[in-house]
Amino acid sequence: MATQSSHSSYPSAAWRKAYRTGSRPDLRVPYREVRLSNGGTVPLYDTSGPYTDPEHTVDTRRGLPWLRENWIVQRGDTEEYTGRELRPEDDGLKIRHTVPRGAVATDDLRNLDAVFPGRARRPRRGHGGAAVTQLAYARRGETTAEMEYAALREGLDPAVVREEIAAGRAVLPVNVNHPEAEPMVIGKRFLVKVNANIGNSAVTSSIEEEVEKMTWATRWGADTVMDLSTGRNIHTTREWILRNSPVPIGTVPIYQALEKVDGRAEELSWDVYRDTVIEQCEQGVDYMTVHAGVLLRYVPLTARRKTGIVSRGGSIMAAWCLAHHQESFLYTHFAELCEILRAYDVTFSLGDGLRPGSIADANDEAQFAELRTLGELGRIAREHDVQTMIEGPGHVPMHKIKENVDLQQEICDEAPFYTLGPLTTDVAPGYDHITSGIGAAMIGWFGTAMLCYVTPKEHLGLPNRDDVRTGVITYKIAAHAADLAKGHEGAQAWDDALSDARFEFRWEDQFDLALDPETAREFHDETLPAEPAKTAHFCSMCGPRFCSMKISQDIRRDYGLSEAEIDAAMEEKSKEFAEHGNRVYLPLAD
Ligand code: IRN
Ligand code: FE2
Repeated sequence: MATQSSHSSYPSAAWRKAYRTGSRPDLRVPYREVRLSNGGTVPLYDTSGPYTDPEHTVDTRRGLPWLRENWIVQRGDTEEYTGRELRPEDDGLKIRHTVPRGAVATDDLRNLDAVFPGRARRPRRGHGGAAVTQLAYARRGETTAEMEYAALREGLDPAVVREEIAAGRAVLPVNVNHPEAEPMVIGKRFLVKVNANIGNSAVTSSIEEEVEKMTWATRWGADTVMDLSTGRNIHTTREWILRNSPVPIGTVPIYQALEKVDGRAEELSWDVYRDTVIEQCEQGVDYMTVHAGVLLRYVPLTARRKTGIVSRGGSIMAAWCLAHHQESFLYTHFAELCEILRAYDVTFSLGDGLRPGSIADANDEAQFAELRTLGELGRIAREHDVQTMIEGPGHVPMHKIKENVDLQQEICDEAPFYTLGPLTTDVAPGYDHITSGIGAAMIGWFGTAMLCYVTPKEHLGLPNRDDVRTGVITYKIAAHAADLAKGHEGAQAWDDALSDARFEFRWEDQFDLALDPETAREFHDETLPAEPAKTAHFCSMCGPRFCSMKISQDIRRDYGLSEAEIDAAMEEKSKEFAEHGNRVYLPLAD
């Protein structure tokens, strides 16, 4: 394992890590400063964490600094404890002796040689029972350091963040045991966020690769990362990811629970599941997908579907319900689950276990029946002061997308919607980042708070590094397009800066303002590699003679007219055009 991330720098030399200071000196909020050739700078939202801080070297065997530690400790509502001892079944029978939380002691992982400092906090005893969650603080009218941090990232008043969280319209996923995380907020009032899924499967990928995928995804702009590991070493993989992650980490605990019962869904039980959730809470997972809306009576509704149940978690729970002919233990024990998540401030992501897996199944009774149950569960979670978001589809054609958001917002009291895509057609395997990017842009515009990315490998295989980058960039495009359409303050300024650079032929600035400067540079250099081309007033698309931007610039220069004079002249011409019957081609005058 490399002791240092290989992605310790930005993809462009003109990007620089900068910080704004909040109301206290330890509240240093990162952003990315893009330095332009004309002396200007453009500040952009940044998710890359300490890896891009030139003054900090990350040793992935030790993990990131504990940014939030003081804030957590100073609130005085949690206490340190040694953490539960790891038991063999926590890591698929691979851990032979019990070790304190954070240590690594599996046979084949000993060479990873991690020295993460042990740390676990839980609510302080005798504290009077007030919840430690951001939701509880927001409801009491208290602005936490995390809320201020998230607000400064968005350029908003901290009170807005507090109010949105208090109303349940936003979540700020920060487990008290993930002090490394840089706080961020998810809600329709804020910038649309992007989640990247990573995780090994039984067949491929090592821990090292997963940590790399995580830092790689955040370097390109992923706001959260979900570790969907299955197979062996789930606990250890997650430990490495958490200790090195600057963004909130999500999981689907039922995946690990299933490993503990050797993949036999019918052998799952509330006890196995609960222990897994506690284990993950202690480790620092910030949000968890829980498919508690898959009720026994909904399973038959999927029988006539074209593609049945496609959610992994959903199908595990459906199999359990049918095998026992009992209501899902996630549903019957939901209040207990709320108590556990509340103790660590873990956010619910109520899973869409019955989401459609094909265009034909979109918006059907099974999907919407589950959504109504998620609305009910969301209310229970918030009664427990647990932050909650709601997961959404799937595969949905464009004309059925808006109904999804409108219904979710109505049924779930405007809780943040977190959607997978949706894919707007089924006919393009290999290009599903695009089929779903289209849906993601639309659903983001309509009010979805976070988009779960889809990579080109969707339906085909496990994404590699390049797929992760393509997926993240595709979804950053969708999210930003939605921000623009929603009129989010600040979104337009970025486009304006790039348009100016493009119009003024400041090529380097155009690359540096791009979501992916490397690819932009590479494409340009494919046809015009010479240095002078970076200042040339044309590109190889139209060549020097037909560049529309050049032509309009020449008009301005050659005629020396002001904007007002151009407008007046255009107005005159437009009247003339109308007087001649709005015809482009006029008969020859005699
Ligand atoms: C997001 C919205 N709907 C589903 N997702 C994500 O899909 C979910 O958060 C998880 O990361 C992934 C796989 O979930 P299933 O297949 O277990 O439902
Ligand atoms: Fe799919």
